[in-house]
Amino acid sequence: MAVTHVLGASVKRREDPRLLTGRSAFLDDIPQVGLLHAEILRSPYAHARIRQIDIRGAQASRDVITVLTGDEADQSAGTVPCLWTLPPDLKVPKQPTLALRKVLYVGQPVAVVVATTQAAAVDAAQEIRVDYEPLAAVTDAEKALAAGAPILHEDIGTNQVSYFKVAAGDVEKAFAEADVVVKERLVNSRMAGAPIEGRGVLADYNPGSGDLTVWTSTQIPHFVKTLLASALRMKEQRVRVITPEVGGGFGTKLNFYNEEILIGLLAKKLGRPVKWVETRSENLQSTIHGRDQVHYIELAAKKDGTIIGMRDNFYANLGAYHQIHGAGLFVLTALMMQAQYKIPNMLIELHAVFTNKVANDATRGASRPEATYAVERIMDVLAAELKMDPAELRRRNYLPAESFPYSTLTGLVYDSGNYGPLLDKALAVSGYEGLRREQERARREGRYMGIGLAGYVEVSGWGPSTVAGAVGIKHGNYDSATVRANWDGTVTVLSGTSPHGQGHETAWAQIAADVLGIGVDDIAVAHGDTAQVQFGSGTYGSRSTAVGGTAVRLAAGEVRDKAVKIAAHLLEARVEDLEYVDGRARVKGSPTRAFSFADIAAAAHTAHKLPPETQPGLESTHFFDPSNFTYPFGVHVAAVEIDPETGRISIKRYVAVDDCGKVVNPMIVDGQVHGGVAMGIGQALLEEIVYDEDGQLKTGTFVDYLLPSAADLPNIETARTETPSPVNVLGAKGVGEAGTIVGTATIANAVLDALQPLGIRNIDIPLTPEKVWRAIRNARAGAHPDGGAKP
Ligand code: MCN
Repeated sequence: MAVTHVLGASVKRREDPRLLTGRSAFLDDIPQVGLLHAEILRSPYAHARIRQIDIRGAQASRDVITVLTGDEADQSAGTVPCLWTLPPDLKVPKQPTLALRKVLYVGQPVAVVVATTQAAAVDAAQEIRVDYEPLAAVTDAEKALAAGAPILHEDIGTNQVSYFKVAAGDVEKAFAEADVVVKERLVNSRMAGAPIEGRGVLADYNPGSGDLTVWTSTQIPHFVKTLLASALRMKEQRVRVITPEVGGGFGTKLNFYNEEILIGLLAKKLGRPVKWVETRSENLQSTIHGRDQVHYIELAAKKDGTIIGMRDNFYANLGAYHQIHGAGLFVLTALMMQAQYKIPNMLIELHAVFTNKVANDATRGASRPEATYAVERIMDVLAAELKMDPAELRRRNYLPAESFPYSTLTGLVYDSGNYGPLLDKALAVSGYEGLRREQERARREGRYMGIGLAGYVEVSGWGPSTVAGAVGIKHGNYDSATVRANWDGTVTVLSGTSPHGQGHETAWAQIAADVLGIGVDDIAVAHGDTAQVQFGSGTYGSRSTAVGGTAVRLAAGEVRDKAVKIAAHLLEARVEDLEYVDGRARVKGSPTRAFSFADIAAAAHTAHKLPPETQPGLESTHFFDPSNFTYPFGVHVAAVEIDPETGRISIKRYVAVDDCGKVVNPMIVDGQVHGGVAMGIGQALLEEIVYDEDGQLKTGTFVDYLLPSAADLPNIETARTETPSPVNVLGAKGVGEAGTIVGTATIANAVLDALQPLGIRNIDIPLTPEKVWRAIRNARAGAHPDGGAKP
């Protein structure tokens, strides 16, 4: 019996058998005849002038086909554009595809060697002699703004990318009238996305047809096609981009990279396929990083916990160049600072800064984890100051359920929300009161147990072109789906989203099956090939369900409407007299007078007896451009225990309660929350990209950049409330980033809660055992109550 009633059901991911049995083709698995291999020589300096590049050593190798350097690349191709340009004073330097005259970060591409084997390309790249004149580097955003700091872009003349301000109400007055003011310096550490599969590009140019086919491990194939055609000065219809199986992206593949231009350019130049696949070290050096903000945040409150003002002055460290979105993400952090609270007076100032690091762009959560971390940490500091329960403080300040849709002070409109009941559920599921009692016991016994609670509201479902335009994004974010019935009544869905671990092939089949009343296994979902799929904005910003999934829903509805029209004609009945039930169009009150979807599909294709003015075939394409973003929310609760002798943190409980509106597939949602929380915990406890003062990357391998393994992670308990979004017919909001957005703050709050008896208010993440141990030691010695890293 075909499974049809599947919307909201935990259908097992159809993607998994091929992934788990190794039957998927990732970029490096694609066979090509006559394949050439590219190796990219990268800068070992964070800041240096290039006096000269001598490529003769590399050219001497028999196996080397060509060597490309900056001048030729600059003349032959365009560059990576900055697609998000909101602040009026935004500085946008040109990012050369290969360095010209100067390098600005360790790992910047300087030359490319193409050879017949990978080994020959690697060896030959070592023979290139680059004469560098090292310059002083700056990696700290605040130092980069100080007088006398080394200037990265001499033509711009300052390291200040932008100064931006959001102000509402009367903040000075609020702080003057407050009973309590708390302030904290909160560092949001730099992170890598670290997907299992790094980036890679394979390009093949056919000089006979003028067609360029590019396989790239990306989250946004259609944007890559458009940007690549422009960079290579080709007509767009000659460029085809294909995403093979993508082994995770975590935001880092929501981009357009120098390597895509370089490999496309080389394939065109040579008329042969050329491939580049990054190593793990290259990934950590040269693929974008995320976060890297320092917030100086203050809250003004009344004695009863009512917040009357927020002031935040923050620095966003953007690295040396803009990638396509990075120049806007820091603005989004500012826009999300009101969070889920009534805050009548706000002043958010931000400084975006160039430094000698690789570009900072979107990694999972992209700008919302930074806002959530700052707000939820300072909420706990306020709760401690007021000696109030952190859950109670939050509840007191929540936007009430009747305020939705709610216009924030920062100019966003939250579509729907109901924060109180979700908090109740989080407290009930975690057994919060019991945990607090256990904590009291632990404290009496001298143990350091902490309970962390953090909430969030985030902006997901990136879609509305007009709203995107209002925040400075130059491209629309709508999405599309084609739903096509085949002759036999099976269906193929072509989706403009580009999943890389999210399970869209399963979820979109569920959505179409629900509308068409056919078996979920009778629906195939294709994506990621610009020659096959009409258009798509790709997968990021937890947008795919709310925007791409809705497009599937609407296209399927149009197919069903046409099916009913054809059936009415075949049954010689009026359309109004038919109903569509369980995959059959039937005459109301006369259920045997019916045609199945398969019968109708066959009739539509044979086309012998169609209603007048009806085209043969049974398919529809829908472009969905929603009226607003969606705003999911949640509360996570963690319980930890700290060993004061070693600083080791054990996570005893982790409860995630999220509201992503109507759910398509609960099992996938749970999986997304688990993955997101893992990344949040990673940032809280282990992960940090570290550059030294000279701009050398100290975390260039997984030995130094620590990712959480299964052994580091607790059992993650999930629960939900369902507050539908009014901006799409599915009622769905996003969930793909939720765990990351709130997970870091949840764990940090738990650890600081554990250390409260010692008077420790803050320790910068990641909360490594060493930092925690030092903070405890210092606090016990009465030396440094703030728990900083003083030895
Ligand atoms: N879903 C649902 N009901 C909802 C919302 C979502 O059933 N109301 C399910 C859908 O079935 C969908 C999945 O959850 O398949 C995620 O949907 P959504 O929240 O719309 O997010 P996207 O599909 O747009 O995914 C993007 C998000 C982001 S931004 C990053 S980064 C990310 C992530 O998802 N990177 C990932 N999840 C990842 N998962 C894996 N395995 N690998 C990554 O690199």
